[in-house]
Amino acid sequence: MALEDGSSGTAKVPAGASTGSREARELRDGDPSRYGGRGVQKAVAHVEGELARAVVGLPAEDQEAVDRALREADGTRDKSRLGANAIVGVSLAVARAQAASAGTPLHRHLAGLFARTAPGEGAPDGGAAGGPGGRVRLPVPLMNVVNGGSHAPNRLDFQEFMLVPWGFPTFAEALRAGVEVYHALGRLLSEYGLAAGVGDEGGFAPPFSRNLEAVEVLVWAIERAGYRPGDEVALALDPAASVFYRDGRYVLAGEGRALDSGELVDLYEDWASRHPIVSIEDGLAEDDREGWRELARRLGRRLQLVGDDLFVTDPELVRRGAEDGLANAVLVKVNQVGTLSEALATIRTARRFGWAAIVSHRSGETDDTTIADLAVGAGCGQIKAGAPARGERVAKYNRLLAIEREAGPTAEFPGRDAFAVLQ
Ligand code: 2PG
Ligand code: MG
Repeated sequence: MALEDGSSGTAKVPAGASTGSREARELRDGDPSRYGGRGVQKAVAHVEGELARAVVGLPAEDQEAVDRALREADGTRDKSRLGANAIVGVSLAVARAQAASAGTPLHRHLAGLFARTAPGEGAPDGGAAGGPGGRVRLPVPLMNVVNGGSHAPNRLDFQEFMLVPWGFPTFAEALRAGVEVYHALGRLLSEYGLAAGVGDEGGFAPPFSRNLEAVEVLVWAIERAGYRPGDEVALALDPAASVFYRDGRYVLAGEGRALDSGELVDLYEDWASRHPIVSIEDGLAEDDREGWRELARRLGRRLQLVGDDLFVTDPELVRRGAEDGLANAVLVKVNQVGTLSEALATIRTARRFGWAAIVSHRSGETDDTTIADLAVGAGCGQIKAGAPARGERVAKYNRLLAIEREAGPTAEFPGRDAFAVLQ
């Protein structure tokens, strides 16, 4: 993407393995002779053709106008005609080009866009973030260090077991704790003959069959690394329950049992009472709204309950979910909705309801680091970027380290304060 003044920006687009059914649609070629049908020549042609024609000549500083033009060029609700993968690439490249043109770090440019899309509510800290002299709010990393579900070839039904290093004064120290626990975990698994490589997000993929084993070994690894479970390093889960929901029951194939919603909520309640679990994402399936309501009623005051497949970063679905009392936080993946402006609107909607918004990578990632800047720019306070392994995950952490360093004394790390529901 090039601007008239010669500035340019590029973006690389991720893809998910466990996608929500209401996500914006990515366009793949479907030609089995190229990349097993997963090629993107059509999407690329749309970037260079219809989408380019839609945005050339627009002012790059007006991201909303750019994103509107992209949506109108596509013309479908789910962006399936030109492809959400094509559209989101253009949307993000425009933001990057504009930041370059203004000579502004991307997170500051995004903070400005966020403040503009959230009139009256402001960016974090009363609208100061991202502004001149504003605070720069780093996110608590939710580090997925044991992979299961559709992200690993093991028998774990639950997809993600995450470390939440929150009891530290800076992002750098939190990251260090997460890295040390990750390596302590690797050593523990080796000692027990359970080391089995890593999954899609860089977390270990041990041959556990009981989901609780993963939780227990994480607590053990936190202690082995010399940290206090809960106070310093807590835990988060993303069961990605839509994947194992069949005919109204949650089929835990690895454990040889199937539970109804109430029983699965019992399980979460029991685990959270015995282990330092502070956040559960997609604990129930996207179509089990009644189950979500029960989950929120029973656990919504003491756990962060995050909708991913449930809301697919759609501001309207978040609004309805908040009014129905389904959750208290939303996962934000720009490619799930297809444009930067819509993702910012989702974060704004979450904030309006007092919800947390967690910016997230996809299981299929690139080395693009935009999500690090987005988490900071919108002051989200939490990010999901995988284990501290595999370059495409580490790239996000390195970017956050650089942002924190550049911000100097204006940087702040919210720790536990980032979890609205736990205050
Ligand atoms: C999730 C994501 C990222 P995927 O479920 O939260 O961790 O996975 O990209 O496969 O949807
Ligand atoms: Mg998820």
